[in-house]
Amino acid sequence: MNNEIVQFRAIPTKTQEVVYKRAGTYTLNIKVEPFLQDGSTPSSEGRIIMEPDTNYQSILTKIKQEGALHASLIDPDELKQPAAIAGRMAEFADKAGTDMFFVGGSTCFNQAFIEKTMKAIKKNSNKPIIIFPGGINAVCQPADAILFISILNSTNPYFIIGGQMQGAVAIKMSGMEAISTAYLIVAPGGAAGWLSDAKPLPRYKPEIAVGYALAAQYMGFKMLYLEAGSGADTSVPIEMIKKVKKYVNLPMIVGGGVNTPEDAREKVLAGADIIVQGTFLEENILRDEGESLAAIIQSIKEAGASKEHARPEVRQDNVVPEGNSCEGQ
Ligand code: 1GP
Repeated sequence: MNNEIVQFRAIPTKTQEVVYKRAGTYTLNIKVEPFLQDGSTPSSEGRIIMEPDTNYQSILTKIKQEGALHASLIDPDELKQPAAIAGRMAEFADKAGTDMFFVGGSTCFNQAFIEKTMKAIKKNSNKPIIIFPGGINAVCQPADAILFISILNSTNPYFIIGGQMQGAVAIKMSGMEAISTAYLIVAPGGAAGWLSDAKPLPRYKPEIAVGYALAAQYMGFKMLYLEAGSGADTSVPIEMIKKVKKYVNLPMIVGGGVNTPEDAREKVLAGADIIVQGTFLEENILRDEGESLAAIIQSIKEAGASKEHARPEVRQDNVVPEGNSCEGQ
């Protein structure tokens, strides 16, 4: 009897109804078992399991495909807009081509209102909702994930690990995906910098940003966020983005004061993978129903498509790309 393996077959063990509610990429995991030439059945049955990608994986895939993404930041702040208006903003941002929503801000503290705002966004868009936490009260449903932020250049340990400790169990219990994100406040830093006791990174010293960003990579963070502060009159410097991109492999989010197609384009060409806009939406989206936002997103996508060879190879091994040494810089 020849028991040489001649073929493989995959056998589902049980029928499971899975509803894929969201358009996106999914990983198909197939476990196969050999079946033998003599016709004998495999010792164990094969299984086919389809699992949705995590939001993080989907973001990485989309960055690879499109070169750059856009995130619409909606601040669930009762002093700014009622939840229904946030829903309208989301509707227009979705139509304008945004890739995801960040929900959060530095000054909102009403959890019920955050939930109401998220529900209004969800009603009007299928794009992922990612919590952008201003504090531990931001952990609420119905979000798809949370940027699990540590403000590395805060001078106050609470914003580096204290609040994170307090929120971690709530995140675990919610089943929400946590995307560990190193958050660096760049001067001027805005309300985020002031509230988090940050020492904003000097704009003319990109080496300091590189040091923090590389440390974040070595510490195992999955994303990097360079933040000039919401409503900043000057956004993260191009030279800083370029230099960080040269030495660091983390997907890079850039936000704060990005208000024009040109600025967004330059940032993408310099190496930003996700551009975040909040104030621009607040000031324009209801007035022009997303027309000017669409122009900015188009500029991001065109710049993303043109940087084919610069797309990030995201690695988990914390290895600096060859030739990228800080020596002699
Ligand atoms: C703030 O990076 C975001 O946390 C967005 O900034 O409001 O200036 O767009 P703006």
